[in-house]
Amino acid sequence: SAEGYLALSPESLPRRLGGLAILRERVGPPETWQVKEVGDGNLNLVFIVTGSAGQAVVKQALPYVRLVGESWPLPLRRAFFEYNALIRQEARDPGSVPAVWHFDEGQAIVVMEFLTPHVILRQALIAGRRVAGLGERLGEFCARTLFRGSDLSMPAPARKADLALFAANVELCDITENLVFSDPYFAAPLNRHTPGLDGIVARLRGDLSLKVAAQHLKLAFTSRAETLLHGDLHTGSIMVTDTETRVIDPEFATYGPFGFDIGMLIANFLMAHFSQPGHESAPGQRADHQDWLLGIVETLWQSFTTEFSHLWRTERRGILYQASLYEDQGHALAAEQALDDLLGRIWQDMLGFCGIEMHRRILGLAHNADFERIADEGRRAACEARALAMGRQLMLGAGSIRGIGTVTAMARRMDKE
Ligand code: SR1
Ligand code: MG
Repeated sequence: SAEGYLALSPESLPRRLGGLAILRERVGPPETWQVKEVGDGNLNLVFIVTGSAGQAVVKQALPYVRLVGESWPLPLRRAFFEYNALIRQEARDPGSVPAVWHFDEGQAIVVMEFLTPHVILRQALIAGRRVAGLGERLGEFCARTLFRGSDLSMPAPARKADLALFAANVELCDITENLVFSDPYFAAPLNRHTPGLDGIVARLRGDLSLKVAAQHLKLAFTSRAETLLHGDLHTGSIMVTDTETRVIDPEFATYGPFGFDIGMLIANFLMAHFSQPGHESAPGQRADHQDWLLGIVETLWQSFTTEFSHLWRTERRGILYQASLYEDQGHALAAEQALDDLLGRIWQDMLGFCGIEMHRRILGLAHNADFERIADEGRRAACEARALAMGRQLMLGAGSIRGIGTVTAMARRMDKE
């Protein structure tokens, strides 16, 4: 690990960070602090600091992958990318992320606002809770951050500088490149899956068209630096109350295709939908919750396209699809045509990324709690099998699926099969 870096502990944290003016002001004197390590993600340490004046979150990168251990080293500089992504997301969609109070590059520490009474969205969805405005807000977040992080909006020199800055997030991209796009489709050493899926997994891994589709998606991810992505936008990267939505954890930020974040996100709502029959709830309640989840998928996509179109019409100042090209000679309608074309491309990419995210969470290393919490392996395998089948249809049918209603209808149909 980097020279001078030392991992924090609940005991050492007040001594090491007690001198920070911002923490003294917002949390209180360090003598009053109580510190709890609450990190349940795959990579980092996360502490909640509670003092006489308030609370804060202290997030610190470890020099290795927490989920696997010291055998898998991972650079500390991911905290630098997380910090840089957070401040850009806040500028592009104010109020969408926790406020950053302090950043220490050498110690890989980001000190942030403590969101309360927020909980991780994934846990809320498993428990059958609803969040008002969720789909609208997430659609806006994707539209604003993706539009404003691209050549549609940014001055070319600033955008190129950001492209270079985030291009150095090599190791986290490498995780995505392997764990998302390749490992699910062969017997990679760290893969695991529910035993009852052996036959389905063998068939998927023997499916040449699927492997080719996965590699096309990988090429899109590695080569099409269209905009600054969150890079790991799943329901574990979102915190909610009954009425508020915030996005966290953008350490995988990199330039990539417009459709990547929104595809991953929709995949996670679809997996929440498919996992519902495995959780304890009365059948009527479950059906209501599943309807609500699919409603979120529809609203999310509609909100994304509405906000993206609004930004296109009102804020298009970058070097792409220059507004001035369309303003003379009565070509205003052509700008709408260009918008439709671009949204069509994003739609198609989104479907592919959505399908592959569903596969990698069931076949690869990093599973999600929606399915993992289903203790009965037979029930879990049945839920996962439906998600795998849908993922395959999305990846192979991306070019011919029309409209988000078709996607939710497919999810409803497959849930009954
Ligand atoms: C080894 S890291 C595994 C996964 O956790 C992160 O949240 C990303 O989703 C990554 O793919
Ligand atoms: Mg994360």
